[in-house]
Amino acid sequence: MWNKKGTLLILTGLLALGLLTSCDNAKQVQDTGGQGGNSNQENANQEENGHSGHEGGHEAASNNYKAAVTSNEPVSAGTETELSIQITDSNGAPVQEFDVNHEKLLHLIIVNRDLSFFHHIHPDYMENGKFTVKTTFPAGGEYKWFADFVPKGAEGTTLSEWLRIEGEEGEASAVQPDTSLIQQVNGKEIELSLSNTLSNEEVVLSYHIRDAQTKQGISDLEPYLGAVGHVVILSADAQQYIHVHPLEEQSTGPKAEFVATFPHSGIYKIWGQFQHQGEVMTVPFVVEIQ
Ligand SMILES: [Cu+2]
Repeated sequence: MWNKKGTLLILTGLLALGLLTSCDNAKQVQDTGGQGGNSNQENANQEENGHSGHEGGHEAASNNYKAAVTSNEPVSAGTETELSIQITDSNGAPVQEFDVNHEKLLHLIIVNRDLSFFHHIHPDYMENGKFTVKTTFPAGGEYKWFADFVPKGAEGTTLSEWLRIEGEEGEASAVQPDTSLIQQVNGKEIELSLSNTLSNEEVVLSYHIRDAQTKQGISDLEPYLGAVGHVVILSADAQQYIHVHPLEEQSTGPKAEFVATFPHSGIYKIWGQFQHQGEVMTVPFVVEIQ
């Protein structure tokens, strides 16, 4: 009995700690949430919004826009759930129109705490700034979503927030830099090289995609989201979401090049996504930036 109580106490303590951490993170994220020029004053507003949003649900705000992710039923691990994403402006009015960006109106990226789970999906636009998408979270624990969209005629915006999913948690492992930047996925061998590993410098990410068996370069990659590939980069703590642009959009391989700037030194995870013969492959690499 005594043991049971002791365990219970520790669990409660951990949970409280977890919630506090997530709240703290939510605040910090607001500083970088909006990608369009934020002044310091606007950042202060973002913190307020982000904080109240956290208490009310899973909401993120930038200086101009807010995104809230909700579901009709409680979201639990292993069960497909429909998520609704509501985009509103600073007055709380739904954003009605969006520009197409990389072929889509909204890109939703979902990762778990240790970045071992990565999901890149495209919710359907309903109306009045509302999107819906069905998805399944593989395990319980903390996840972070990133909503990437362009309100019509405005700048691209990325909003993010942590989300807790009920259910048994998987084992978390530290995000460790890869010792080799070569990987095999879907019968392809993908090699990544970086022009340099310095923060606050433009870094060219060059992917070489070969057949894993023959080692022949693959030169008939299909466009994915309107370009040779799509790359998402997050810092190990998921605080920084880095926008990446292809250098040569219309390349069909075997080389695919992208350019990114890492805001500070540290460990980053980079997911490259490419399409070949109708199949999308997702290739993650972890790098250390000085
Ligand atoms: Cu997307």
